[in-house]
Amino acid sequence: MKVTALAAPTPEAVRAALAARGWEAQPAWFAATGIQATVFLLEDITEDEREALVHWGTKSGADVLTGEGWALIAGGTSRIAPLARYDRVPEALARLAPELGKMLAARAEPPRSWAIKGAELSLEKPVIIGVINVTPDSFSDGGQLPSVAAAIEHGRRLIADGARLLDIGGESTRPGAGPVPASEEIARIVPVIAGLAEQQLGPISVDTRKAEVARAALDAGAAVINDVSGLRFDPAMADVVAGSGAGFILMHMRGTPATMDEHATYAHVAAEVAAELAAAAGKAERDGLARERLVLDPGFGFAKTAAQNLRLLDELATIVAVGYPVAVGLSRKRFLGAVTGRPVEDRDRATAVACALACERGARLFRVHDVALTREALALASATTNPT
Ligand code: PMM
Repeated sequence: MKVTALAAPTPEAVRAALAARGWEAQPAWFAATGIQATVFLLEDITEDEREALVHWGTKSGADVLTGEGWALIAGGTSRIAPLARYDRVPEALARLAPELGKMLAARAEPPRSWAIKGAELSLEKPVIIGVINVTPDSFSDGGQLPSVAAAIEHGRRLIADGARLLDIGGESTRPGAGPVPASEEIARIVPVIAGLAEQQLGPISVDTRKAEVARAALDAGAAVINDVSGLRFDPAMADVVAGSGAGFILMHMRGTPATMDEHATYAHVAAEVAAELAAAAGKAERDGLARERLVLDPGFGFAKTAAQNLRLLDELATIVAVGYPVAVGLSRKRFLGAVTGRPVEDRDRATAVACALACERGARLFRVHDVALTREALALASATTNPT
């Protein structure tokens, strides 16, 4: 059975209304999350399960829509929650309880921090990840940082602007980009990591798909590995990261940067990306990466069309419901140009707005080139959705 939690609004308004009428903080929060509308899409269900769900829906007052092999259940969380309890769930639906229970628990208690090498990043406020591309051909700012000194200076500026993590990339992942040998990638990034670390600018993340590059980066002082292949490119990657105590950003992509455009085929993009990320995260944990070190990223622009990227942004709460902190890389991407008509060098305003929308839908980390502008947008988004 496959279960997907679909996007739903936040419980903040109800919590605030109860708090304003004298409720204590904790009961107000539990009641607000209890009556919050939830929608779960269940796939790969049997005919018996489908019948049991329809019957349960009539009794419980929740809405149940079904078709062959699937059902959509909707209602207040407190009405749906008994389905996640072994002692309350109808026997024919016992298979549903564990998966649903995990999703409801993750929604009630979202992760509040991220363990990276040597530090713990609080996620109470949005975390901006500033991009330092040291590739000659990256799609949005490639070629503008010709020397190690310029890259370090750029890092200093990003930190001053409000970045809480710096992401260094030595291999372009633009659509159709060719591979770079590990030795070349290491030669590009290690002097920059060492320079930043020496000047205590960081923490530092490295954008790489290769275990050998990750190992060199971690030795030079990196605290996070950002793998756009989601552990699918290099079988040795999980071991390198698991043994190091580094944080890990697991991004969704299909195919490789050279072939990904052919794989942009989804019937329901948010549900499929959520399922593929959940499976990859589960495998990462079995391979030794601790859950508290993992961040998921839906991979905007990677094996997705403009329309699919927009749908994914709208339904980002479905990715957040998988239960890990979510990072988004929206910065200057092509689909923002498709909507605004702006060329790549003029997409920072659209990036800032897109980040604010993603924040409202539950993303906690934002990988951007223009940190100052996005910081303002996120300060506003975060102040409205999370006023405490
Ligand atoms: N996008 C790019 C590169 N690395 N990493 C993560 N985690 N998420 C992204 O969306 C992402 C990434 C491509 O953009 P760039 O060429 O401007 O760095």
